[in-house]
Amino acid sequence: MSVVPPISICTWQFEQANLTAGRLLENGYPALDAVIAGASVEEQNLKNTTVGKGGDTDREGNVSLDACVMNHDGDCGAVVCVSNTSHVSALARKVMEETPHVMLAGAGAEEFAIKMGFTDEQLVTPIAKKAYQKWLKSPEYKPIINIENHDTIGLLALDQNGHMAGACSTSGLSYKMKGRVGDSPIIGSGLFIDSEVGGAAATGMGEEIMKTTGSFLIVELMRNGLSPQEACEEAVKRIVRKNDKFRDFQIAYIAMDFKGNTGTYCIHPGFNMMHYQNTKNEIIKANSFLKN
Ligand code: SD4
Repeated sequence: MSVVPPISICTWQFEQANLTAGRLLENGYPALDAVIAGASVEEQNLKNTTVGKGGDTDREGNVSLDACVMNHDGDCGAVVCVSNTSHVSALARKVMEETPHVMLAGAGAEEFAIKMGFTDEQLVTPIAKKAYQKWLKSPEYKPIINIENHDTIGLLALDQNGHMAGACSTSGLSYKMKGRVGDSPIIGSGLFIDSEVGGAAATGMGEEIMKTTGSFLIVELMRNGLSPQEACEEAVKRIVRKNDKFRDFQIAYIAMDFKGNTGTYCIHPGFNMMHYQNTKNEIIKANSFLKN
């Protein structure tokens, strides 16, 4: 049994998602069930333009989703470029549990979804279509580096048995190139968990997170003695040191160790982490590298 009461944390102010995960943990559900249920809240939230159904399209007008999950045993699953179901975290779990592989992409992932009983869905909503048509009038051919428009959900949960699991789910950058995949479904970049140390998850400019394998880096820094907070700060500073354009994009990390210590840090102000423990679902304002 865990010595700390169950905890769930997630990126951004996804109160309902984190509450869903936290309550499941309190009711004795395993961490993996909790993070997938939490991620699913945003995958179904049509107002969230960066996750699941209602996500912004790519340059061709299609929504393509990416997600991954990881558990305390180091097992993981991921799907990328999925356009026929919004339940991509649950699908990533199926890849982990039902296949000998870690990642399925595109048509293969979509066929697997149907085989696993997921309903074929249309992911482009009328609002996303309208936004795409507006964007087409003056298409920006560099990735939209959205300081205020990041909504990818990354969750980490520590359950009553002291097991940790995580999920990360996104529709990626708005109007990305067809086939572009960011950090979110990449084990070690968007999410990483090690049963000896703890876990981390990321949101923000995926290319920069991938170049530094951000979540893996944070877990390794924790292994070497840094607190979750110090590790998140160092991982953000690593990016800042390597890219002098860091003012143009947002990066934010969350992390948790097995004692229940948590941390979060970002480049630009405005990022919040949700933290659920002992029936309290709190908004934690992250400290940022840039002050305004
Ligand atoms: C990506 N990290 O695809 C994601 C974007 C993101 O909220 O976090 N959006 O690069």
